[in-house]
Amino acid sequence: MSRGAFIVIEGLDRSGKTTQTAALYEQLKEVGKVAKLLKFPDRTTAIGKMIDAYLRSQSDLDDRAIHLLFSANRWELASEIEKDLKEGINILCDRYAFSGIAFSASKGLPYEWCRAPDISLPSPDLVLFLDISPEKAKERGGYGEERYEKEEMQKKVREIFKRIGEEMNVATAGAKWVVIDAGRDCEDVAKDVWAHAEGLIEGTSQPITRLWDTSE
Ligand code: DGP
Repeated sequence: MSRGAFIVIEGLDRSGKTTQTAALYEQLKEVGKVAKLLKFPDRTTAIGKMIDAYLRSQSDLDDRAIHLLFSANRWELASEIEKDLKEGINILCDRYAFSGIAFSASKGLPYEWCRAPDISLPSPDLVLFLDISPEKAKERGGYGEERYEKEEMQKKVREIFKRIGEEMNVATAGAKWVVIDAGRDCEDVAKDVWAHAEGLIEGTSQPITRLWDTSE
């Protein structure tokens, strides 16, 4: 195999992304596979700190300005992602460009405008979308602490994620999009996540492609 695999876990707030990404990481370790764990937004960088302040409602920013910061936060790590993949390291990533479109378009920004700054980022090989109804997500607790954690907003976000998934699987977008029912027990969700990820843990011989890039 010539390179590592790039797996993204996406979903609504409280859908269990962080738990499932960590569980997959542990499972990979158990079978002796190297993986790197990433999470977007990465709140540790200078840009990430601005995003963090915004999400905690400690600062206010124009919707377009914050959208571009989220995207820049992904671009900050893009060359490192490519380098790691080429060195054979598998990458597990909690959220990516798809959250960028879903959350910003939910605020009323045009879908295509939201997608534009993320065009050409390294494409994941697999996106596991943890699907949960906003009503069920809310029952899980911890909702309401950050800016977007409101049921109405999450309903819109879910609809836009649905559109992104449909487009990913018809277009030559590179990544395979899989929907997993995340309203079930954590162990059952983890089993499904593993079933889809297992085929990639040895890496892949496919070249790295770029998200939504039609120039290749
Ligand atoms: P998390 O750290 O995974 O809880 O994500 C923080 C919040 O930020 C969550 O409500 C989803 C939202 N978010 C993540 N990525 C983006 C993005 O690229 N754009 C926008 N507008 N929101 C995002």
